[in-house]
Amino acid sequence: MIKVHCLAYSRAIRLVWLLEDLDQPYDLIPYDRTDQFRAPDVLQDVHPLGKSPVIEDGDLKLAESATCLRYIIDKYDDKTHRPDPQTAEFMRHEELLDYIESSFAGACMGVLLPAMQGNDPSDDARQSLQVHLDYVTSHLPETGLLFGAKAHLTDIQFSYLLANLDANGFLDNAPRVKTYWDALQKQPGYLAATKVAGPMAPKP
Ligand SMILES: N[C@@H](CCC(=O)N[C@@H](CS)C(=O)NCC(=O)O)C(=O)O
Repeated sequence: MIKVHCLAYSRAIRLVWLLEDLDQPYDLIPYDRTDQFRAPDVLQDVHPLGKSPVIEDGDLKLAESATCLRYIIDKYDDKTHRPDPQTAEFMRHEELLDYIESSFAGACMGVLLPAMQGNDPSDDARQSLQVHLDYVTSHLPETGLLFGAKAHLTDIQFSYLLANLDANGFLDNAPRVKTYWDALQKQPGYLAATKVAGPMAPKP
């Protein structure tokens, strides 16, 4: 059974969402945040980077949420969380899935880290975020999720960052991203995961 090392208010909830969607059993190992909102030292014993998520499956240990998501759908031979590899949509889905942690997360952290310390983000950080929110908007259809009515890996990957942006008012200038985030919160996997692992974002 897959073990999920799950820090409170962390990207690990993405994996919980997917495992709940797939109705697969998993062993959730919860960790509280420190008073400084960091990962506890004990996570350094799990993985040298001391971050969450980390999953273990037998002898295999994996970090990086996108890699973990891909591993889980491959392990369970799931065909419902990404487009058919024979379609053009497949590579667009892969590109966005990598984009989220490689590019989008940096722009999000540029505003979230100061906000979480009670500071105003710089104009540069706000502008950089807006460029990314406009880019995300350009990928969204008029209504619904990125690839239809059901959440794909990319939607699940976006959720954690959108939760934190919205909780801090950073989706106010991106109305389509906001309605996308509202739709994600109605997905059964989101509801199940937040029930098991708690909310994605702390109250500001
Ligand atoms: N790119 C990694 C990021 C992992 C990461 O930064 N995790 C955060 C929680 S969302 C963490 O463990 N932070 C605690 C700390 O840095 O003390 C992923 O997608 O899994």
